[in-house]
Amino acid sequence: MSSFNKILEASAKHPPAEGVKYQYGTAGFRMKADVLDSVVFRCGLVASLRSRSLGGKTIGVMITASHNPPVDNGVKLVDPTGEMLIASWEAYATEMANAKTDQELVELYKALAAKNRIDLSTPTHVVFARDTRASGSRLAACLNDALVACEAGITDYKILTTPQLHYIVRCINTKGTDEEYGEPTEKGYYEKLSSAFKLAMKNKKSSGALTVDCANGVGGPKLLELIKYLPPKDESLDIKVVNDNVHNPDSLNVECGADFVKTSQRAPPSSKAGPIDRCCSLDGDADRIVYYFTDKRGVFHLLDGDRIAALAAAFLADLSRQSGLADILKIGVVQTAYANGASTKYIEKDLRLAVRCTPTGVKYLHHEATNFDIGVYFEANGHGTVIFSDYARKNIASHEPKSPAQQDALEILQALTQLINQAVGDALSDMLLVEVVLAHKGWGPEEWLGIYNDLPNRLVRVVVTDRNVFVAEDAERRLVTPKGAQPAIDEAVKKVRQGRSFARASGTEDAVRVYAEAETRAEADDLANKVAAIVKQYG
Ligand code: NG1
Ligand code: ZN
Repeated sequence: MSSFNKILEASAKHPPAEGVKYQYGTAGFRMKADVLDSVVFRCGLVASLRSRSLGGKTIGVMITASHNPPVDNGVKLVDPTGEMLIASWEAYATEMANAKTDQELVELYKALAAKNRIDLSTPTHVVFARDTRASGSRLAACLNDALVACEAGITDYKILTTPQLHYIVRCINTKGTDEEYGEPTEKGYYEKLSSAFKLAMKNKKSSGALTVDCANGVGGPKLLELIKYLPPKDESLDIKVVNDNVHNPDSLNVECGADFVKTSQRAPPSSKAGPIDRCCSLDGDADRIVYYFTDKRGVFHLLDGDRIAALAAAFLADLSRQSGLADILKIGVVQTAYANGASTKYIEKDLRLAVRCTPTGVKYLHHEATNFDIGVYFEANGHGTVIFSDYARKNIASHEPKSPAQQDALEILQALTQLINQAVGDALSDMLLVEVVLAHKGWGPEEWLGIYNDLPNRLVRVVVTDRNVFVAEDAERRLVTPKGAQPAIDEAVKKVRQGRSFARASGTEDAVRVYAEAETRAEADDLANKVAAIVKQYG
């Protein structure tokens, strides 16, 4: 049977849901799991085409819906470097997902192959994994059917965190090259992180225990595994794992996890942490992390992605100075417009580092961060990492230290290049990074909180008839259309002390998001409500 016939036959077993329009968004396809079978099947076709278009390089497919409710699922593709799929192929994935019939799908498959001059006899390799959702194994089988039909090389890594799959893709594609990233196995991931962590800690011990809420998702079992590779808790870091129940998939992200903590600005109700106990929460696929604690007066404090970026940037700037590399390494921080203005001010004025702002979506941040030798990027919601340029890595590796202090700093810097996931934001790697910085500074969460005072802020979701009329520019900070909306927002902002506000169409939901910050809580709330009213009026 020809491979096209095999695809036709296999596709017939995975018909699309009627009347559903699919879109590959900033986080891939994400929706109710019961309408995703055809989408995941078709992503298998796209992944094998993408692999063939790159001469057989390995492509990853991750089945997850991150922080969404348990009934949802999703699928996203990973490019050979371990980064997210490039935008032009997102459009192909959307076209394929929306093909009405099996015949139309195969025609599209052929057209994509022709357009990209893909030789369909090229060997191909697709690796995949899933989070702990109940629908994951069914969807993985849909994916496998597609890969078998298009005669792809397949490796099923079963259950992994999203960043683990990105790590494995990067390892496979760099194996045997100068850029070799690590062993392409789950064990290789733990070994790399744990040995880098030991080197970066330099026998420091962190104070008190760290409570990690794993959102009842894949981060739980994977963190428990990672702990086995870390130094004994009384010598280094004492981690208490909570919300790691993956046997009840209905508890995933429910009243716990990074998104719950960030959006509701409180600890999970299940939390038993005491005053000033250091806590953090992962999201459902362990690519996001936020820290938090409750002070002695019982007030909750969030240490979000902006704080992690500020902490990491401050530490990296110190290390580059102490190691004698400050003059040659350009360090910068990349944020989105949602970053608290106080964090931007702290990084620019106190740390004297460059800050860039990009549109929402980690791929934009990641790309912008490559313009620095050490690029720190985080979304306020806790997704981010630090990337080192080739130039930075080579200089860190070859620099001759002129004193024992320089040598110490260099060794820590070198260890951080190994500890921090270079492909994508990774909650487990970010957590170890934060712990290294806190241990070296001898800080608890209160000292970390003290580096700047967040401006009170409010995020409002506004439902409009058509969000697509809200077109933004300047890293989504200003509206181009509807005409008249931006001048009205500017007027409202002017009246408020330290006011800043913007409105933009969400990339993941059918709504417009309004963000406002100001000197006081009352002014921030008031500004958010005014701008939301402007959006409604023009929407
Ligand atoms: P949208 O829906 O485009 O605002 C949201 C988050 C992003 C990002 C994506 C999904 C906010 C304000 N927006 O995007 O940061 O996480 O979902 O990857 O948190
Ligand atoms: Zn996630």
